[in-house]
Amino acid sequence: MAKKEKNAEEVTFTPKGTGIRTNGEIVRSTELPDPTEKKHSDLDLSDDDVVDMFEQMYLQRRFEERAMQMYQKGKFGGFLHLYMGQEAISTGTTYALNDDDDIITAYRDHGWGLVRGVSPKEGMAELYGKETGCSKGKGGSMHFANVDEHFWGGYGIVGGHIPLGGGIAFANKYKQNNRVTACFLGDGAVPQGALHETLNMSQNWGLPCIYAVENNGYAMGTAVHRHSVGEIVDRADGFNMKKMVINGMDVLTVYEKMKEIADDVRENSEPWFVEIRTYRYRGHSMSDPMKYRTKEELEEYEKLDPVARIKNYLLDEDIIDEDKVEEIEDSVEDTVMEAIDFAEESDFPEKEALYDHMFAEDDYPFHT
Ligand SMILES: Cc1ncc(C[n+]2csc(CCOP(=O)(O)OP(=O)(O)O)c2C)c(N)n1
Ligand SMILES: [Mg+2]
Repeated sequence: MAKKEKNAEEVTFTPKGTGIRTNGEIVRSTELPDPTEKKHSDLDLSDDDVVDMFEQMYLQRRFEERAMQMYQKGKFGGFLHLYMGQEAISTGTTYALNDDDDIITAYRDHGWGLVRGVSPKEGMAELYGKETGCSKGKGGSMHFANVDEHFWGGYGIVGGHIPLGGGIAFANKYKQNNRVTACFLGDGAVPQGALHETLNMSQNWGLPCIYAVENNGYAMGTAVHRHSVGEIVDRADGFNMKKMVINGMDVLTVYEKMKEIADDVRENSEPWFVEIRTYRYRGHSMSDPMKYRTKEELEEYEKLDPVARIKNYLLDEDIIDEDKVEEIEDSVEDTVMEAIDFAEESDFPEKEALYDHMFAEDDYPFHT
């Protein structure tokens, strides 16, 4: 009879296939590598850059905390997958890449949109399904996008966007424009065939693409060691691809490592496979009772809060003082509240708009 699974800490073999052993060892694929010891100035970041990183991360956090409240009040429905806990990844990566490098991700995309130029107003309006949203109210939470700023969204089918990432990288190589593509996916997308087919062709063709797994420990309620064998990053070995594991709870570390990788991709036109270890503080989506993880586990990761970490860094390094922190936090709060007002006052799209922007059109915004 199947042994009842109590929580993520228990690793036992059951007919459901839980617990993975490689060479007799239990592999959990969640241990965080050390963060960088470098200061921002060693990484060619100015004081203003790190203050901006904090502001960006705080915006992503407050935007989602308020979005969650509005959802609970019944202001909008549908899916709402919160990115809270993972903000160092979107922010560090965006800083590490050039503004015209391409980014594509899955459905946990609010942070990515905000840091790549979706305004809080357009983002909130999209959640509300309003025509002023970044996808004209027709995409919702899972389809934030800003093509003008080379952010391609926001996709709901697990693993479905990975070949699109490879395709963007192919186009960039074909056009010889020296752009890097960063294709982000969840740990739950790692076992998908689409990833493996894309990695194969990417290595074969030398595509300038970083495939980066945001390993937050869970695919819905399934812990990573229950859905994937061995270490995620080792998937790279089968394709002879360059690989790295990165601590995703520290924005300076993500910045440092992603910059190194992006430089290498740009110079050599070869793909990388990267596992960025992180944690999601909220449930998979709004209806998740989170019975698959312990309170203690969550508390351990809350001590590593990436937003608090960069804030404390700014204070410890005397880059800004408590008053300035408060000023930034207040201004972000105002911005988010204005976004909510904007979303509430905006109109829903007209019925006639239903079929607009669904297929390639003459004015489709392909970038050159
Ligand atoms: C092809 C496909 N299968 C199943 C689902 C249902 N589903 C939605 S999210 C999810 C888990 C994905 O987890 P992960 O890739 O780790 O991303 P995270 O939610 O942790 O960001 C699943 C199975 C889906 N959307 N698409
Ligand atoms: Mg996950």
